[in-house]
Amino acid sequence: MAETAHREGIVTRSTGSWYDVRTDDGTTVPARVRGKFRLADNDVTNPVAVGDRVTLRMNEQDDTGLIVDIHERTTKLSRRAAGRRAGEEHVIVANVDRAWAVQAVDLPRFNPGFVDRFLVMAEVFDLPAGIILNKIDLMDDISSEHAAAVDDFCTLYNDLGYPVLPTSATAPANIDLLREALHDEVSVVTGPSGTGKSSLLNAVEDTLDVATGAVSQKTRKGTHTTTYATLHPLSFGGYIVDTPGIREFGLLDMHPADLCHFFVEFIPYLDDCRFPDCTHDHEPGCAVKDAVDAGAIHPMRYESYCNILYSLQDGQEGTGR
Ligand SMILES: Nc1nc2c(ncn2[C@@H]2O[C@H](COP(=O)(O)OP(=O)(O)O)[C@@H](O)[C@H]2O)c(=O)[nH]1
Ligand SMILES: [Mg+2]
Ligand SMILES: [Zn+2]
Repeated sequence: MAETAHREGIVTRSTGSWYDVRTDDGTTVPARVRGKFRLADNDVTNPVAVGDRVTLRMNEQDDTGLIVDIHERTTKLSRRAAGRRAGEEHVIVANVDRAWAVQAVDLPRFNPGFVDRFLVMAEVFDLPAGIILNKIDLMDDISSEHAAAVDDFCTLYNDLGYPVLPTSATAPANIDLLREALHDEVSVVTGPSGTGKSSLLNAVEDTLDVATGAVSQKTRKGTHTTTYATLHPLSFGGYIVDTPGIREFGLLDMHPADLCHFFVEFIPYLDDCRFPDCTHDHEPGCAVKDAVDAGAIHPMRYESYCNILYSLQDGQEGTGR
């Protein structure tokens, strides 16, 4: 009997029992999962996730594949499953290289509260993150105060280690840099509606049909959270992750006391608060607040921290589940 052919690829889509696997020669193979993977890990609802690199054993009769090996993941975005398997982990996408938040200079004006929630999410999952600041063509139309705030915004996040990439989809500007940033990576691109995500992705590649980013309220609140992510291949190499549920894997079940560890610039101060259980909100002798007063932590970031802290304390986060 002839030796069975094996191929490697990346899972680009999942419909529950069938997976699209894009093999290294660029063809897409429908594939199923070998039974043992379904049973192997009881705490995970989906042992194979979009973004996984897999080995297929090919069925030469019908050109379908059997997923016989799942390669080790570098990263994963996940959330707690709802419904019948409540509490179990559902992996939304594996092996994301970077998550980008799209913001606009104006219309709608950039929103540090959104950005900081997004960055906490990225830190929770240990994902490199960056910010695409779109609509820079509007810089000429805004007040000098507003322009100074834009500069402050860029400096703040660049200094924290989150690259800010200024773009214009319509002017256009820096589309080549954006292409370079996405090249050969698996990128999540999210951001509020109206910031220009679709326009940017069209500028990068006009065949992309991605509805990425802001979630419709209906999807978020719906009881059917089996919304699968999709990987869209880029012609110049790499993938854009499209997920309707991007915001719901935000802050999951985080304990309020853990939040401060995901504000990267707070970390050096956390051991110096007077109280070991300091929430860095109202307590005297708080090293984080001292650092804000001393100008070492930006007040905007501290404000975001407090807002997220209060919503965690009130149980308002993670309502997308
Ligand atoms: N001035 C300006 N307008 C833009 C730019 N990018 C997108 N827009 C406009 O902003 C609006 C929303 O863009 P869209 O791509 O649909 O945003 P999405 O909701 O994030 O996908 C549209 O009217 C676009 O033409 C830009 O770089 N500069
Ligand atoms: Mg859009
Ligand atoms: Zn403190």
